[in-house]
Amino acid sequence: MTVTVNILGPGFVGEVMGVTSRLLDDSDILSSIHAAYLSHKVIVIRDFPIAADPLVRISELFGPADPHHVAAVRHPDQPKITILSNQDEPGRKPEMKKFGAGWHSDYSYMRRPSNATLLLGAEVPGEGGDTLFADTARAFDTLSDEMKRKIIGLKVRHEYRFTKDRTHPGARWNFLSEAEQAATPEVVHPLVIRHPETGAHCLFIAPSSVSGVKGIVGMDDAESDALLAGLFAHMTSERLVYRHKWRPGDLVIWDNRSTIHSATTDQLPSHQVRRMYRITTNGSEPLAA
Ligand SMILES: O=C(O)CCC(=O)C(=O)O
Ligand SMILES: [Fe+2]
Repeated sequence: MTVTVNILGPGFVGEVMGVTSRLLDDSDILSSIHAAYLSHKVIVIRDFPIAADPLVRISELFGPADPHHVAAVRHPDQPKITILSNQDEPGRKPEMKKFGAGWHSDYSYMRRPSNATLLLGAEVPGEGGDTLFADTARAFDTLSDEMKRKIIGLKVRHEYRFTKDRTHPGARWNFLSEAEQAATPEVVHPLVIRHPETGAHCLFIAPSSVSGVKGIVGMDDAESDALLAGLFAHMTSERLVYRHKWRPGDLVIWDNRSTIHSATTDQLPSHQVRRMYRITTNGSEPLAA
């Protein structure tokens, strides 16, 4: 039993056909899903059951689930699942409604960033609330040889609460508790990483305005900002970006080592209800290219 894959994006993103929850016990199907994820970086499975158990089962292919550190966003019966919602939900801060807006890779500010993220459209609007993805391996490959030589070996400082603009509505300076600040100190990762499973060289930075990239180690701010701005513009240029328009039951699984993503929930009117189930899996320390 095998699956077929339709390419949806510019050179990446595979729609994996022929997967039903009945087949999640079939080891050939599972290994072809995993192979599709590594080669296409983002995979889309349609009509996945909107239920906790099948999502937890398929997530085990990608690594151990990492329950969200904010208990209020967890699924009430299954802590491995986070529920993202653009609605007012009990116990949640309003900032959580726009979770994921702005380009990022999940947990890039942690010593061990995520491997895969699985996001299931439980309730999606007819229009809007799309998710954007960009291919960071292709972004590296399409740089000039001179730029590749210049950036290989550089290291980048990341910090969860860092924003250039502290007045930004999503600035985490404003809402992290002391314990949450202590749990997210500055970390340093290579600017170009070697993917641990495919060996691809990938840019490991993203231009989120609220989480993140502080600067390049050993460079003054002006030089670091200019170099990063050029790389950010390149890696989010239209020819590297795929826009996912959600249908209910879409399960999108992405590789955080070879892609970045951005929710567009900041542009979604609140009468358009959007609820997603999410699992992220534990990864390893990024390797330098
Ligand atoms: O809601 C989305 O479209 C993406 C949210 C996000 O960044 C994530 O789940 O990691
Ligand atoms: Fe994310």
